[in-house]
Order: sequence, then C-alpha cells, then structure tokens
Amino acid sequence: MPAWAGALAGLAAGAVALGLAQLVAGLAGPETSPVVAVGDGAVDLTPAPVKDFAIRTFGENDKTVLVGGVLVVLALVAALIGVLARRRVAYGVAGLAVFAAVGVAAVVTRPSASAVDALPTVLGALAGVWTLTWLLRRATTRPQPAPADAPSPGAAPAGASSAASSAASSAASSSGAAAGASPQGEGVERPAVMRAGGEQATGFDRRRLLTGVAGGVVVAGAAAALGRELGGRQAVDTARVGVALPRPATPAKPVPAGADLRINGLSSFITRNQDFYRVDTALVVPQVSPADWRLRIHGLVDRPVELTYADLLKLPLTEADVTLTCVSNEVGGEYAGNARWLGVRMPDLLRRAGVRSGADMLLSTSADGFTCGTPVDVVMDGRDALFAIAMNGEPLPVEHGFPVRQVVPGLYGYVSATKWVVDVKVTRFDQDEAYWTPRGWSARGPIKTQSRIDVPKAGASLKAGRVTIAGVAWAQHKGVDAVEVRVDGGAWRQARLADVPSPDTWRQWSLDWDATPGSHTLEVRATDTTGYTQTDRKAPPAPDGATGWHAITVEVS
Ligand SMILES: Nc1nc2c(c(=O)[nH]1)N[C@H]1C(S)=C(S)[C@@H](COP(=O)(O)O)O[C@H]1N2
Ligand SMILES: [Mo]
Repeated sequence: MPAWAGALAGLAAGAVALGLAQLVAGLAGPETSPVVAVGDGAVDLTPAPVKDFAIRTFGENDKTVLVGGVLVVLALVAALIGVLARRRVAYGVAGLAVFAAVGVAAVVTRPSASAVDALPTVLGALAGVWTLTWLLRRATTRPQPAPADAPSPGAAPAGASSAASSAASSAASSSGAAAGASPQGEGVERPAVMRAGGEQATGFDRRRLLTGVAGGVVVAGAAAALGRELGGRQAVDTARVGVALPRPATPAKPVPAGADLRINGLSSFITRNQDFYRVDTALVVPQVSPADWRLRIHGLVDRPVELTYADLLKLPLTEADVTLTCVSNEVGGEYAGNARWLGVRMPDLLRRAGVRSGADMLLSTSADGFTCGTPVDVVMDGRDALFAIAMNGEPLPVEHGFPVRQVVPGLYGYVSATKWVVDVKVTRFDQDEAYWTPRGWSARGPIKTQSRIDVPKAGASLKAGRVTIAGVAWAQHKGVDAVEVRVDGGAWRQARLADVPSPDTWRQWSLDWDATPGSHTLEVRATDTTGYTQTDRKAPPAPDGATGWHAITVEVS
C-alpha cells in the first residue's frame, strides 16, 4: 500500500476518533472534548508574548486560528500514524494510543475535571483503532495463497506496487471505470487477487480504500454534528430566549438627545450586541444553563452566600450604560464598546455576605475556570458595579457571558468583567492571583484615559474643503472633560463634546477642519475630569494598558 493511502487511512481514522469523541462529549459536556481540552491547554501553556502576538495579529479570529492550528497538527499526526500502520498495524494502534493519552491528559487536567471525563477520548480512540484496522484490511486484498508469499502486503515499497499494477494494467480490466479512466494506467491499483498472470500480489485496492475513507469521513462528520447538537448549545439558546427580564428598580439615567452626534463612520453611542468586541480565553463559548447556574460568594466573609439565577432575578435590578474596554486595546484600537447593562449591584450581595476587614480582592471565577482579581474598594465605592444579566435590553448573549457576568465601570475587562461568573472568593491581592497576573499583566487595571479618531479613516483620500473629524474618548468613572485635535503638529483645537448620561461611558466628539491639499497628520488627546491630559508617551498594552495619542494620516486633493 502506498504511503498516501496509509496517510489517507490515518486521516479517516483520526477523523472518526475525533468525531466519536465529540459525539460522546456532546452527552458528557463540552469540557470533556479532547479537541477543546487540548486547545484550552494550548491557550494556557502559550507564553504570554505569543498570546499577545496572536491577539494583536488575529484579533477576534485568534480562536479560529488556534483551533485550525490544532486540527492541522492532529491531521499531520493522524496521517503519520496511517503511514506507519501500513508496516504494522500495531504501530498504528500505538500511535493512536499516544494520541489518546495526550487527549486524556489534557481533559483530566482541566479545572473541575474527573476521571470519567476521559471517556469521550478513550471511546474515540477505540473507534479510531477500529477504523484504521478496518480500512487497512478493506484496502488489502488477500493474495492467492502461495508459498513464496512471505512478505506482508505492506512490505512492498509504494513505487513497486504501483509499477506492478501498471504492468498488469492490460491483463486486468475488471476494476471498473476508475481504472479505465487513467490514460497510462499509472497509479491505478487493482486487487492483486484478480490478476490473471498470477504475478506477485501487491494487495492494494484503491477503490475499496477510497470508499472506506469516504464512509469514515461521513460517519465522523455526522458524529461531530450530532455531538454539537447534543452539546447543549441549543438547550442554552432556548433557555436564554425564554428569560423574562424583570424591570429595573433603578433605571438607567436617560441618555441625552445629544449623546449621539450621528456622524457617518463615528461609533454609535450604544454599541449593538452583534458589533460588540469579544475577548476571552474560551475556545468554545461556555454553555451555562440558567437552571444549573449558581453564584457562590465565600472566602473572607461572615456568611457565605449561594444563589440561583431565579434568586438573582428577584433582587432589585440596576440599569447602567457602561463602556467596557480591553487592556489589549492598542491606541486607536477597536476593543471598546458601550452597552446598557442590567444587573444586581455587586455591593448588595457582598454586604449580604459581610466582607471582612483586611480583604482587598474579589477573585471571581468563570464556568470555564478563567479568573479576575477586582479591588474590593472599587466595587464598593458606589459606582454601578454589576452582576449583569442583560445587555442592551436582551439577556446576555452567550458569548458575552450568559447567564451572568460582571461589569465594573473604570476597570479593564481582564480585572473586572468575568463572563459566565459562578464564584467570587473574597480574598487579598497578596494571597491570590488572577489568570493574567502570572502571565505578565498588572494585578490592577484601572482604565487609562484614551481617545480615538473614527472619521476620517486612517489613509483616507479626501476632497479639500470642510471635513468633519470625529471620534470617541473615554475615562470611565472619571469622565471626559475635553478633547483636543491638532493637524500636522500645529496648535491644539478644542473639539465639540457630545453629551453623556454619566462619567462611565465613552464620549463622542467632533471638529470641523478646512482641509487643504496635501498629506496631513491628525492627532487627538483627551483630558479627564481629574485634569489629567493623555500623555504622548507611547506604551504597549502590556502590562497595564497602552498610552500615546491616536494619530492618522489622510491625503487631501
Ligand atoms: N470568563 C471570562 N471572562 C472574561 C474574559 C475571559 O477570558 N474569560 N476576558 C475578559 C476580558 S480581557 C475582557 S476585555 C472582557 C471582554 O468582554 P466582552 O467579550 O463581552 O467584550 O471580558 C472579560 N471577561
Ligand atoms: Mo481584555
């Protein structure tokens, strides 16, 4: 059997193994999927600089790229296993066993894993072994019993078998259209057993291999698709749609009519859910059923609190417009969005638990094990820190943390905005560390005052004359006091500021400019209500947020 045939058989066996594993994982829970576990493990083990590079380079596609990468590696390994299995089936079985061992190791070392979680991987691997042996046997026809027939079918070099079948192409005609279609008969394999001349058997039947592989791929795809259905995605989507949002006891401050300048190309004051940036470490979006959701508040408290989703919805709800920002946002970047959140004020539940003196950190954990460390004093100082259940009038989208996430105005997402939050441990910064801290990011992450030019776009070609320059600026919980723009390093000019309902949202700004022909650089800087004006010193996002002025160049003719 030629190497490519072995590789194909290996790929099909690998596909069946993963497909079946996905099917069983669909029943057992997504965290038991070896693909997910290996990918999650890869995310966690990736050195921070590489991860930062991935976020910078692939943006919100970083997960697709990672899953793609994992699948490519798996495919190469599976092909190699198939090539080896041609020599001895035992090699193939051993290869798949190693494959499975890596998967099992990844699954059982995930947070809150148990031994039975290895089941999908083990059953998948067994299905892979079965498929591989089946395909090898199927594609290998028994040679006529002959005393000299000692070497195993796979022992003949790939080239030799091909040559043999070419030589026999005139003699054998029974293998059908595929054989006839090949002009020189090159590479066309036939069942050796049928050969009239009784020449040395090659024992490879291409047609039977290809149909077997096709069957395997179909089974693998169907199993994976079924697993996905069973995986609760639908169940959680249905539950989400079924949530009736209670009215807020404290509605949001009315958004002033002048909050949105309605300039073409300028970020709208409220970011629609489908346009809202998404940043997280979750390879598959955690599917948390509201029926199963619990929030536990414990640690340095007088009375640990545990509550259900129904309990949460019965509490007085607060609505607030808050702009979320990611620490990974580059100057001028897109990782900021403004939404209307609805939720229970975090201090309400923390007071119920009774935070002990000395505690200064809330270590919140998501259903998939991600953690955030949030300063207690910030959460308790009266700002609209929420356990949020809704975003822009609908239950949280699943990828934005359904059923419950945290939102804390003024803190970057990585230290405050835990999605799929299930656990809050009241603790101390000197005793606990959140997910990103050992990965080179600051333990505390107040949002830095920033401004961005949305229009014109960088590199735009404009007509000379009046041009509207516009953008957004943010200094959450302090408030934006002024935005200035300058052209070609000239004098700073005050931009017109849009209205805002509170200091917790971004603020639109605009400025009219009489553009003259030539290439021009536009720069923006904001000043917050503490009197701080953005520094021009450029700093990268790590470890605690980028600084510098957003600058763009435009061509005017
Ligand atoms: N469970 C979980 N929550 C998380 C994260 C994460 O990786 N996992 N990332 C945080 C970061 S870095 C940011 S910027 C915000 C982004 O929230 P969004 O995806 O809803 O915009 O979520 C935060 N909450
Ligand atoms: Mo972030």
